[in-house]
Amino acid sequence: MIDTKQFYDFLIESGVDFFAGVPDSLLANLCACIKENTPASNNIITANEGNAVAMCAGYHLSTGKCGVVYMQNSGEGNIVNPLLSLADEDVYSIPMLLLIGWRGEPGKHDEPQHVKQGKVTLSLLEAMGVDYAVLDDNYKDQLSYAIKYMNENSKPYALVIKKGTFSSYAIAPEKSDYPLLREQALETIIDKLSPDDIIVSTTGKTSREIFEIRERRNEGHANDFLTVGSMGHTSSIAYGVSIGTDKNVFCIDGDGSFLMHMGAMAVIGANMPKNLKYILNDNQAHESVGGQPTCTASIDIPSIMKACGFEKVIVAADEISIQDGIEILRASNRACMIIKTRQGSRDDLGRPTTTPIENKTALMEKLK
Ligand SMILES: Cc1ncc(C[n+]2csc(CCOP(=O)(O)OP(=O)(O)O)c2C)c(N)n1
Repeated sequence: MIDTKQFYDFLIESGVDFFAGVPDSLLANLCACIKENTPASNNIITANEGNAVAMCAGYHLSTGKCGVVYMQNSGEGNIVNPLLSLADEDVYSIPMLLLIGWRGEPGKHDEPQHVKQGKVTLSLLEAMGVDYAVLDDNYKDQLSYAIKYMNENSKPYALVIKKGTFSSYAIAPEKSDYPLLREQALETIIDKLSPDDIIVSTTGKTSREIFEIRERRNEGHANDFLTVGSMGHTSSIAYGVSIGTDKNVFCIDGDGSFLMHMGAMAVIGANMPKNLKYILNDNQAHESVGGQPTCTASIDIPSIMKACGFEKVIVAADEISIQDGIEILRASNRACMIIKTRQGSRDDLGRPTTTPIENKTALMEKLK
């Protein structure tokens, strides 16, 4: 196991002092250490991993230095375009260090959404011409090599990081006065839904909690599409579902997911499907992977939603306002709801016990 702070200090001593990325559960300790020890100007939690590559490219242009992109391997898809058409040696040839959390490493049990990504993590890097090493206890030599490689070749270099590589480094969650936890808000929403309403829910603990709420109530899972992977695409999945059914489709998104592909809201707003009911759980954090903040505390989401075409934006932070909000969403074609919750989840929160294919089949049967 690598001492997280010593790893961080070694990076800083080596002159690597700019970080950008999307947090990952497997890198939660490292992300916490970076957050606690780096000036905010030099640690940017980006909307998606591609933005982080682009930002490190820009940082290199103005400083000549190599930045670090931290990310889960799920984000490899998001970095393909800026790696191949910006940082690649055949284009601008820009060095940067990719720290990639390896979910779904072959031979280790992981959730279905990580299995294929885990299998192709290294071969995707190879296909993109990105040289890499799998990080181990010999990290000082590996980092020294990476830095030398980047300086000599002016190319990106990746360190792929297995589960359990970094020692524990905890940070206290941001304080918040909002009364509800996400799971309580979800329970309140589900209380108000009818047996005909469909849910499309976002990646991370939102979908895990919805699964467990349905289990507790013996309601089955046929009404719910759990977006276990594909972070940021929940609203577009829900939009697609809404096209083929007259049922109401309640999209339950998270702020990190909303930000990841925020352009989707502009397209939804411009088309305003009448049976798509958009709900955003804004806990101002990537709570599912360690609670690193998103930027939603500093932006005005209701104004964004209004500018996208939603005439009524309900902001709810307690059970009664959520219940009222669901009624308004039902009655209006042009409303959406932002729910403010505080961070936190149960220690014993499980994972869906049915497979994605079972989930899909049950939902499609329901939608027939
Ligand atoms: C492309 C991609 N990048 C990163 C992740 C890792 N990840 C899973 S859930 C999550 C946080 C989601 O945050 P948010 O939408 O705000 O929901 P919350 O966990 O706060 O409820 C992240 C970063 C991922 N699954 N996919």
